[in-house]
Amino acid sequence: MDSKTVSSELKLGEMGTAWLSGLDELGPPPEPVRLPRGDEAHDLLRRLQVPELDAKEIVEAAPDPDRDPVLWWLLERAHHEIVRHMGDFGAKLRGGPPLPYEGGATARYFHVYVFLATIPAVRRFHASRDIPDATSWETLAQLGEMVAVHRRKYGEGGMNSQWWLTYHLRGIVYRLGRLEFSLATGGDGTPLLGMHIPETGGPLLPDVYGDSMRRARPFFDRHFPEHGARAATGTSWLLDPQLAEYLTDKSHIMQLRRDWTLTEAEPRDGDDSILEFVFRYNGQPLDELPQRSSLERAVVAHLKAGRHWQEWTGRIELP
Ligand code: CO8
Repeated sequence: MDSKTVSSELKLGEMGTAWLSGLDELGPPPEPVRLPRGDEAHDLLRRLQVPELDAKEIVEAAPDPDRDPVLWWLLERAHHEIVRHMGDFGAKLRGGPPLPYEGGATARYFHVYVFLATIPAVRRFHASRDIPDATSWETLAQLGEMVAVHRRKYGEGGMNSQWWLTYHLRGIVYRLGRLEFSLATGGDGTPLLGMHIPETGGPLLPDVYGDSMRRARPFFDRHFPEHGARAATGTSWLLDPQLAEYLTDKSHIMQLRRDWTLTEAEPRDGDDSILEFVFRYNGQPLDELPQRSSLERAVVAHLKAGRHWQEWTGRIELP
């Protein structure tokens, strides 16, 4: 088997050519891939907060090395690419493209199988860094959020946030309460923590946000003492100054971002990002989007006025 066969069998076209040839060179992982099955798989998926409906489909559609040799070839190597970068936050991994959905549930959930196959390795890495079990599982439960988002967005099961989950699988991001923090460096090599706000966990109440921020430095100083970050960075639609035209002072977003300093002179285009995080947008006409909250109304009114949203990068000293 080689990458060309895999590409044509899975109908990947031009999509993953560079990724596949890199995987071809890399070869299979040092330890064989094992996927959990039956009750073991259900228990694990529950722990990872994957919705029951998806868990059932994931278990039923799990690939088998004899029945699905092409997919298994890819699974082994996609897993290998991640485990060889365990703990490495400098590597720019994308995790490959989603597989074309005409391949059915096994293809739609392909990146879930990569995730499940990699759990033993990342759990060993967490143990080597003395990460508390609760933090380890709370972090890995980001899988459940991304699976739930996929169904909400596309109306069917799957998972296509694999680039983001390579962070979780490499042991370079940790969920500490409401927020997640990742190992990072600034352009000049200064150690930083990337700050990320998952969707699960409710509104960004100032107390809840403050608790997470206060946990970050002690956690990383203890488990990654060589890193030594003293500040956090984040790139987000939340930092777009134009939000002030629409949200009131009661908004948590408006309150919390006051302490952040914008660090880049030029913002990036932010329409896709705000539409993703507010609507999990999938191309509907703007007039069909829900208009329940002030933010939903703001996003649509701004775009209908022919204006654009922005993504800004900011920085904050860690308490
Ligand atoms: N969809 C629809 N409505 C929303 C949403 C949303 N995602 N978020 C807030 N609203 C509504 C609120 O219900 C409220 O409505 P109303 O005024 O009608 O009562 C209004 O907008 C104002 O909300 P708040 O400012 O009080 O914000 P919340 O605490 O309710 O929610 C969250 C903020 C938790 C961030 C929420 O937007 C969310 O869960 N978003 C999805 C995940 C997400 O967007 N994550 C950020 C990705 S980028 C990143 O992680 C890097 C961040 C680094 C910089 C952070 C600087 C502060």
